[in-house]
Amino acid sequence: MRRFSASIGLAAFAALGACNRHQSALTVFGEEAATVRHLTIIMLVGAVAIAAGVAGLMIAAVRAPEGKLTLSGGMRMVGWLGGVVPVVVLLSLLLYSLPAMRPLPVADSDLRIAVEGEQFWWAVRYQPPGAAPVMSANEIRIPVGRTVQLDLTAGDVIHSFWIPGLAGKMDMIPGRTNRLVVRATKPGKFRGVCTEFCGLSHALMAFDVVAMEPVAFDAWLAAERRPAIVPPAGSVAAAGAQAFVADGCAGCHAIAGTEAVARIAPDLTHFGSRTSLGAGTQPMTREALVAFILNAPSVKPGARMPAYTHLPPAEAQAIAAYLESLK
Ligand code: HEC
Ligand SMILES: [Cu+2]
Repeated sequence: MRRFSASIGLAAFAALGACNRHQSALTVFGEEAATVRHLTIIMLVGAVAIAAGVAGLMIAAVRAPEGKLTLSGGMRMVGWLGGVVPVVVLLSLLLYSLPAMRPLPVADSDLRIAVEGEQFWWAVRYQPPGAAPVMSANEIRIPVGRTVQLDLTAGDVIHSFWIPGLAGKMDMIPGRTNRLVVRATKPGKFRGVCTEFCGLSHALMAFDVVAMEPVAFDAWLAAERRPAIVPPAGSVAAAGAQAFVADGCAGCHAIAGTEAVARIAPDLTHFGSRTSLGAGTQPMTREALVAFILNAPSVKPGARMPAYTHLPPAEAQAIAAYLESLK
């Protein structure tokens, strides 16, 4: 039995170690997540100590010589260990953790990012103070060391926004804006997910999170603000750009600088510079992109993009080439 539980413990440990480090509340890159991890460790150690104490008491009781245990002694112990100690422990935990519940303070000069949850993707709008907003989708970039306010809402049903390594969860509710204030502490590429069942492809609703050094972030945002590049005339990508409009893709998607201005699907202005496809669920490869364009609902059940199985393969390839060129 002992060997059995030891091997289960080892296996659990190995499994934890193999966990995705890009999407883990244990691999923290934000201040709030660090506080949460700290509290979790304190409670884990406390829980183990209490369980060990109870086990020790049990052993002592079993081994106690006959007549040594009395009813009044037992009741006294219940009073202390079942009443006084829990009140003290829980009260001090509460007092200790209260400061952690206070959100980080924000200033008017801080960057705000509005994120709207949709079935099954994320509309992202960067709102730097004093400048026009910048639209994006399915990827959130934040500057390390700077406070960022996330304004979270939903367009259709309730979603929940969670970047485990950065901060706690926050619901996204239609008609309401919930604020989450974050501050990244180190650069890197991480992942966020939707944690409220929102429809068929709920489990396929994720996004990339990139924490960047402030200077690199500013340069990236300036580039993101530029309209999409125009492919050279006569190229495959140029044919793809034409097909994009002719096939009706522009009826849902926006590509800044072109006649595609619709806002009911992910903004594709700089689609080629994103690192994943379909809200963090597909690799950004030509193969995956063509498959998505031809039949999005088969890749993501319930996705609100029609299937284009009637497109000639060369046309789907041309559109993919165009979208990939949108760096
Ligand atoms: C009826 C609206 C609609 C039309 C028309 C449409 N799409 Fe979409 N598209 C969507 C929606 C909604 C999503 C998000 C799907 C998801 O991830 O749940 C999407 C996602 C995408 C994505 C992935 C975006 C990302 O950030 O990962 C690409 C690429 C794309 N569409 C290309 C196209 C192309 C090319 C066409 C034309 C052949 C097209 N779409 C036509 C609604 C549409
Ligand atoms: Cu969702």
